Amino acid sequence: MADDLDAALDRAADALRSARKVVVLTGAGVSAESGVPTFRASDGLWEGHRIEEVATPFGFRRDPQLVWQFYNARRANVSKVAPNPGHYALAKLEQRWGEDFMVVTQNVDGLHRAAGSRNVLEIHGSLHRTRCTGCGEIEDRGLEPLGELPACPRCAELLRPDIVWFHEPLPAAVWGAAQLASHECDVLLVVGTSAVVYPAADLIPIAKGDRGLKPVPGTVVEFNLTRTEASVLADVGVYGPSGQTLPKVCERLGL
Ligand code: BV8
Ligand code: ZN
Repeated sequence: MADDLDAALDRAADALRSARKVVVLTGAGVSAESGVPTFRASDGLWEGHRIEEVATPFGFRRDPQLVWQFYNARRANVSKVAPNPGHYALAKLEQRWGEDFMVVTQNVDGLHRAAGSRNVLEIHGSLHRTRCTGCGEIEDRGLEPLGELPACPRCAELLRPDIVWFHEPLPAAVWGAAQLASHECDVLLVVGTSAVVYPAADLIPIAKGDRGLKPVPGTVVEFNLTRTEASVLADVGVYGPSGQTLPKVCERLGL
C-alpha cells in the first residue's frame, strides 16, 4: 500500500512540477484534521436535523433561531480550531506559483486564509460574515458569538449567515472566477471533497476540458481518504490524510 501512495505522490509532484497554473478545489476533508466535522461523515445530521433542512432559505424563514443556533455552534467550534499541515502546505504551494495559484473552497471555516493562503475563493460563503436580510450589508464579524436573532446595526433587520444554502445560487463574481480559473489551469488538485455538491463539483470536468473549448485537458489529482464521485475523473489518486499527503508533495517539490 505504501509504495502505491509513494508512486501516487511522485506522479502528483511530477504533474505540479510542469504546471503553469494550478487550482485547488477543497472540501470539508481538508479541515477534518483540524477538528472541524465533515458533512457526510456525520451522516449530515445535526441535532436530529438534516443539513439540507437547516442550511436552506426555507429553514431560515421557518425557524431563524434554530438556524442561528446551528451556525453559532459551528462558529464557536471553528473559533477553537487551527489550520492543519494540509492548509499550510497549500499556502506554501501558493508562494511557489503566486497569482497562478488559486484555492477554490467549499469550506466556510476560513482556515485557508488563517494558514496564509491569499488567493482564496469561498464559493459557499463564510462563517465569519453576516449578511443583512434588509439592506444586504455584508460584514466580517470574525467568530464572535452572535445572538440567536442578530439585528443589523444599520437598519435593524434580521442578519443571516453569509453562507450559500442549498437551493441558493453561488455568488456570481466568485463563482465566475472559479470557473475561469478551472478552465485555464493545467492542474486541478481536488482535496477532501466527496464531490456530490453542485455546481462546485462541475469545476472538475471543467478543468479536464470535458465542457469543451480547452486546448489542453488539465490533469486532475485527487487527495482523499477514499475514492469519491471525483475519482473517475482523476488522473492521479493520492489516498491518505491530506494533512500528511499535501506536505509530502511540497517536500517532493523541494518547498
Ligand atoms: C444551487 C454551505 C440552484 C452550508 C453548502 C436535490 C434537492 C435539492 C438540491 C439539489 C438536489 N440535487 C442537486 C441539488 C443542488 C444542490 C446539491 O448539489 N445538493 C447535493 C447535496 C445533491 N446544490 C445547491 O443547492 C447549490 N445551489 O444549486 O442553486 C440555483 C441556481 C441558480 C439560481 C437559483 C438557484 C448550493 C450548494 C451549496 C450548499 N451549501 N455549504 C454550510 O456549510 O453550512 S454545501 C456543503 O457541502 C458544504 O459547503 C460542504 O463543503 C459541501 C460539500 O461537502 P464536502 O466539502 O465534500 O464534505 P463531505 O463531508 O461531503 O466530504 C468530505 C470528504 O473529505 C470525504 O470525501 C472524505 O472522504 C474526505 N476526508 C475526510 N477526512 C479527510 C478527507 N480527505 C482527506 N484527508 C482527510 N483527513
Ligand atoms: Zn441592514
